[in-house]
Amino acid sequence: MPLSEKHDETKTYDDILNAGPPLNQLAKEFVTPTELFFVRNHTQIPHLQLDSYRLRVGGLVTRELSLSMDEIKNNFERRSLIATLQCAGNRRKELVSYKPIDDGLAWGIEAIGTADWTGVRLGDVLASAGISCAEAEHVAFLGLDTLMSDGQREAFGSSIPLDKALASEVLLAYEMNGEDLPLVHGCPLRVIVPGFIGARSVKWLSEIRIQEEPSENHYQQVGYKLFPPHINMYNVDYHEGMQLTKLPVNSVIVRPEDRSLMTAGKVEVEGYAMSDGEHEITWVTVSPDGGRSWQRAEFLNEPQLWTWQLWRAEFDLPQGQHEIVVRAWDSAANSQPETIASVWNFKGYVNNAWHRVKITLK
Ligand SMILES: Nc1nc2c(c(=O)[nH]1)N[C@H]1C(S)=C(S)[C@@H](COP(=O)(O)O)O[C@H]1N2
Ligand SMILES: [Mo]
Repeated sequence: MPLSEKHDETKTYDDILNAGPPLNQLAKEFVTPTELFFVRNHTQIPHLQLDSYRLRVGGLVTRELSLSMDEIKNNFERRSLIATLQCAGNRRKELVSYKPIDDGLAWGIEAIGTADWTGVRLGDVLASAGISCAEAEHVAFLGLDTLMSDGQREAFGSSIPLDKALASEVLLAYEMNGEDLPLVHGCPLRVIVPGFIGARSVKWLSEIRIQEEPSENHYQQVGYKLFPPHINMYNVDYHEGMQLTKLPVNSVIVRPEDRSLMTAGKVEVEGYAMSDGEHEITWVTVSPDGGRSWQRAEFLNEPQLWTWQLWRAEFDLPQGQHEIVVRAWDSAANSQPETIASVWNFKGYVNNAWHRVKITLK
């Protein structure tokens, strides 16, 4: 789907929207304009009854809550944070071309965006409900969208560890870039879990539960689990999968696009880098010759927590074919593996191998 259909009112609730911006518009600005922000929906957008909307908070709490949007806005302090959201399936296409993957969307490099989110701290809401016992370790979320998984209809859901849920960066957002949260992005309320895979940031949030164990939801127990490269759909034991949380450090060349035909001479290279959000990006290095020589990229924004780092580099290159490569490090010395083979996994998640584009100069 082209991203323009995101706000197209002729589109019905029967369509499942999934789209990202065209590459010539991706990561042009530090804060992504809302109309260019990628959309990842597992099913149709739910039909909302906004007048009767309530957020339920339960599980291991001292008192259950049922909050209207007015109560959420009036009872808790308003907080804003610029944070990048990235789908675990970003860059899956490169994994697929190395070895086939049966399900999941073949995202290129566009399943990422940065927005200025406004709402309330999840921690403030949890404090108001009160955590009732020492065994509480996870916070589970449910959306209002439902779909069939394993023969049963269930809501899209996820969970995050309690310590992350209580961290100041985790929001229940009702505004995006200074406007009411659009329908496709989870109106009236969504979770924003900066630094974690996008799937944990549940949209159209209906329920929060504090519990001892992670969510039993399909998207926590089957989907969004990471396996080593030797596991496949025939030998998988889902209990052994790693429930994805933080994103690994990554960097991507956005321009020039792969397989571009350009003029020899000055070549400008631009892209984004992103870590687990808790650590700033320290270096981005770019190679114009497939990884033989490297140069440090220039940063286009001040490094900051929870957001991507935009960067650029410039080379003077002769006619012929060139392979440009990028690799980043964060402040905890995390970096990227060189090959796709070493990160390939049969569900196609968190590809952070060195990113390469081939260009021809004439
Ligand atoms: N309720 C609900 N929340 C959801 C999803 C969904 O399908 N339903 N998709 C998740 C995934 S996989 C991602 S990457 C992000 C995408 O958020 P966006 O569409 O606002 O970019 O939302 C997450 N939250
Ligand atoms: Mo995602």
